[in-house]
Parts: sequence; structure tokens; C-alpha cells
Amino acid sequence: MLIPHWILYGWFALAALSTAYVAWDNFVRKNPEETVMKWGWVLITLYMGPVALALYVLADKEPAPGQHEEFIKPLWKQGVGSTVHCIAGDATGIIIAAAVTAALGLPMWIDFIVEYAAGFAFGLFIFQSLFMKDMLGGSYLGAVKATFVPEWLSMNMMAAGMFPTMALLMMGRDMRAMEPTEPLFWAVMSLGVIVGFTTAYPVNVWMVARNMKHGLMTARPVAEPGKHADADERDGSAHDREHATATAAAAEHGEQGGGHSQDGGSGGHGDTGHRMRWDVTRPQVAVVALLTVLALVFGIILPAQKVNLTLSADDVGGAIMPPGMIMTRDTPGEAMRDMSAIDPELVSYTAAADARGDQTLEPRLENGVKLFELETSVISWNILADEQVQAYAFNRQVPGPRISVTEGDRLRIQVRNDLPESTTVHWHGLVLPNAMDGPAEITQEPIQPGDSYTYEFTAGQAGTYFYHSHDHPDRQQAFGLYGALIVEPRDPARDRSYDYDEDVVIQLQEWLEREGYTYPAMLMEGGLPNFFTINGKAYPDTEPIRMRVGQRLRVRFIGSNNNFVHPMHVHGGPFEIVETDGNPVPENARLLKDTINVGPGERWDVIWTARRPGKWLLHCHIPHHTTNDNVEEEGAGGLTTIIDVRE
Ligand SMILES: [Cu+2]
Repeated sequence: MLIPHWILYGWFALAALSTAYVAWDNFVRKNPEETVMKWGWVLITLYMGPVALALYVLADKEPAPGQHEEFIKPLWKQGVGSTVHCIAGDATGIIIAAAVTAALGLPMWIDFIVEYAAGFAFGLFIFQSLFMKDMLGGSYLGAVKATFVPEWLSMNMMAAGMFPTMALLMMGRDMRAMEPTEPLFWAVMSLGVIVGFTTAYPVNVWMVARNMKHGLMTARPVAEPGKHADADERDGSAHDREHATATAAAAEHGEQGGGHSQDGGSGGHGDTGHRMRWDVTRPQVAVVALLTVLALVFGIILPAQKVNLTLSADDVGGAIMPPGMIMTRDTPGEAMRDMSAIDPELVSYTAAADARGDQTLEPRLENGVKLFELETSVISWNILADEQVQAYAFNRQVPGPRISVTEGDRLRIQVRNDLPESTTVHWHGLVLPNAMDGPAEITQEPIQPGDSYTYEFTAGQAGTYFYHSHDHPDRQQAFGLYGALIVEPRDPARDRSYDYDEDVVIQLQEWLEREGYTYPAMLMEGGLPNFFTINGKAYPDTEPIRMRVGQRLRVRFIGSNNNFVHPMHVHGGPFEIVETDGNPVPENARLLKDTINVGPGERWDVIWTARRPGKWLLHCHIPHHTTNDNVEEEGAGGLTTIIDVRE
């Protein structure tokens, strides 16, 4: 599931408004609450948004002046207060640690350790101890000791909910969630805190009930004798004044959460000994501690079974995965990056909706050498009038421009790489010096982003060839880095035996496009294509072939696609196969076929005679490949074109 940014920003806006309200109600309207709790509520509302706002209003916001003491008595509200108090510190530590570890590029499993330590430290040393020390007798060390175990139990349960939420979402389909610069990261943190709050709540209720932890308290400003309580303008201020004394009294014994402790039998809340007396036995604490540790362990084991926790934001941060890709705990980061979508923000050029690829590239002549310039870049390309893909393109077109030369020509081809990743170009089918052949890391260093490489060779063979990326071709060629390379014979007699009137190149391709993101189509779970193109367009936007009865058509099929063998079938009479992979077929060996299996990398040159007038289909015979995302438009789709024959 990819969550649109407007939903994320909507959530952040709600969280901001909720936080503003809670802050205003606490500090301006002076909800009669301990200062530490006021800050706790503000932080927790920042993280949990409207969820915290609801909890605040239902559990802690004084419904009418003077009612706070009574209002907060129920145990469930005390539990909420205790959880807020704990999570505010823990979550702050975890979120800061998560942002720092992500920025440092540390693996997820180290993130968890750092986050646990930071969350616990923040919760214990700052939120519990520092803020609570006055209530706990004034000694900071004493406060640390008194709150250590309750804080630890609560932290375990919080992490038991928050860690798996973070791991499964951060390393899910949309790994922008691993980047603190992305809004999704903060949304995942927000959800993680909500889940962590939920899992930490039960143990907090238990601890409040057993007098191990404070819940909610009422704290009212002590009215100075002889002076009216401050001129509060709001309704019921008279009520406030009436309760000024009660307030002070409440503050005195405020140390023990709310009302329940009164009947909780916890004796030691006298004026001096401000330490809470736990209403539990050691074995009881021990078994609850055991359960929280188990919950935490499961909270880490669970995601570790599902996602690869050895990966970091540096490895896969920002990657958006195809919806059906199977990612397991041992899927390498490189595999994920390879199958991830093109980041639409990298698009540097948007081609016109009706732009066509395979435009003939004119060379410059330099001392008898034909100089061609190719430049790779990320573009937006229409495969249909209403369907755009992000593509890797040569010279801003899909397929790349046609390089058309004559047998024996000396070629110099400058390739400039403007992709976000390295690339190379392979001249498919040509015999040339090994250093000019193109396979990345085998015959050459890949061309880094911003760099160039010059290929120079003589086109020694006539026929139908093509060029394509040979650096991660499973990704780059699938994204559109291919183009036709046609070498005309120096001796025109070579193909006189199969005269033709029209000459058409058909380059096949498969695409995977969903929700506006383009993934490299692959024969892998989650990578199967849902769009198919001839020369960069799907039917009905493929270019029809216009002929007259009696004319002969030469079709040069190029298997520029990556995955399927496409049985290309023609209506209205068979093809005659005249060349295969650039090699002429002897006249006495030329097969007649109406269906030719065009596999990846293959070229088939065929002659088709227009025998009768009408609209004759030329299409792949895997019916799914003649649909657009499983939809047939105007009778077909995808790998379909029409040979329109007139009298
Ligand atoms: Cu097909």
C-alpha cells in the first residue's frame, strides 16, 4: 500500500492542531494537572495526534471546574495517565535515536538496540526521575531507583509494540519510510507510538493498581491567603475559587495517583516518607517482568522473520517496491534496489504524449567516421494517450533513436550518462573489439552518472541489430534503454532476392506500471508486466502499417524485451523468413510461417505480402499481451498493430 502524501500531511496537520489544543488547555486554561504531565500530554499528542487528544479529553481534561479530582479516579484513566507519562519519554528517545541511526546508515537491528537504550534512558532519567523527583522525596538518585523497574516494564511493552510496527512498515513496500527526510518516516513513527502506547497500557494499569506507578493527579495553584485566586475570566471561575483550598490539599497528597490509592491500602504516603509502597510481591513483579521481556523478544523476532534487519537506510532507503514482490529476511538490499520503482522525482524530461521513439539519429561526419551522440536520462513517456511510465531513455525517446548505417562504416558513438546509476551500451550481434562490446565490469568500467564513454568500431555485418544497456540490463533495458541498429548491406544485391516496398522495425517491450510508479518488468514474483509495447506504444496507439494490395512488407522483429518469447502472429497470410539475427536465409531454406516466436535478443526479418484489402492484425499470440493492464481497448491492446491494406 502506497500512502499518498496528502494523507500524511493531513495527519500531521491534525496532530499539530491536536497538540496546540492540548498545550493551550494545559498551560493557558490551566487544566489542574502536574507540570510533568502537561508536558507529557503535549509530547504524546505531537506523536499520536487526535488519538492522544481523545485520550486527554476523555481521561484528564477537567470537565467542569473543581471536578478533576473526581473525574480522574477510574483506574482506566489512571492507567492512561501512567502510560502517557512513560511513553512521552520513551517515544522521544526512540524517535531521536531512529532519526540519528537512519541518518548514520546503521542496520535496522542496531537501530533497535540504540532506540531501546535511548528510549529507556529518556524515559527513566528525564521523564520519570528528573520530573518526578520532587514528588518522590526530592532525591534524584532515589527517584531513579524508585522508578527503574516500573519504567523498565513499561518500556519493554512499548518497544514490543513499536519495534515490529517500525520494522514491518519501514522495510515494507515503501522504504521511503526509512528516510527521516521523508514524511512517511514520521508517519511510521506516529503509528509506532500509537501501537506502543496500546501494548504498554495494560501493564501500566496493573502497575497503577498495585501502586507501583503514578497515574493522573490533580495539582492546583495554592491560593495566597487574603488574596482572591487570580482573575480567571472563564465561566465558573467562582467554582475555582471555592475549590482553592481543596486544591492545595489535593496537591499535598498528590503523590499517590488519584483516588484509587486511598482504598489501595498503601499506607506509606505520609508527609515525609514520599516513597510509594508497592502493593506487590517479588514473585509477582518477577513474572510480570518475564512476560514483558518475552513480549519484547517476540516483538523483535517477529519482524526479524519477515524482513531483513541487517539492511540500513543506506542500503534500501527510499526504494519503492512492486506490490507483489516477495521480500524475505534474506533478500539482499541489492535485489530490492534492482526491482524498485523509478523515483518520479528523478524525471528530467516529459516527452509529448504523442512523441514516437525510434527516430533516425543523424550522424556527424568526422574524417570519414560517423559520429553519433547518445545520452541516457530519466524521462516520462506515454505508452498510451492516458498511460505514462517513467523510463530510462536514450535521447529522450523509447525505444532509443535508430542508428542506421552502411556495412563497413566506421562508427564513433559517444554515450553520456545522465541516469542516477551507472550504465553501459552493448551492440547486440556485432563482431567488434572486445573493449567496445559493453558488458559492465567485464569489458569496461561502467559509465558513472555524469560521465561519458566513447565506443568506436566498424559495422562489419549487414542486417538487423540493436543496442541496449549492459549494466543491470534486467532493470535498465526493461526501463527502455534499447534501440534499433540497422546496417544496410554495402552490396545492394544481398537482399535483392526479397524485394519489398515497406520496411518496418518492430521492437517489443514489457512494462510494469502501477499507481503511477514504474517497476522493471521481470519474470519474478511481483515483477510481471501489465503493459506491452511495440516501438514504445501499446495498441491502440501503435502506428498502423499502410499498404496496397500486392505490395510487400519487410518486418524486422527485434526481441528488445527482457522476459517473454512473444509468438508474433499475422492475419491474412504467412510471413516468409528471410533473415535471422542479421544472417540471410538461403532462398531454398526460407520457411513460411504465420507465427514467429520472437525471444529476447532475437531478430527475425520476414516478408509479408498484402494479398487482400482490409485491416489485418499483427499481434502477439499470448492473449494477455494484447491487453493494457488486462483491458482490451478497441478490440485489442499491447502487442498489436494493424496492417491497413487498400485496393
Ligand atoms: Cu507476447
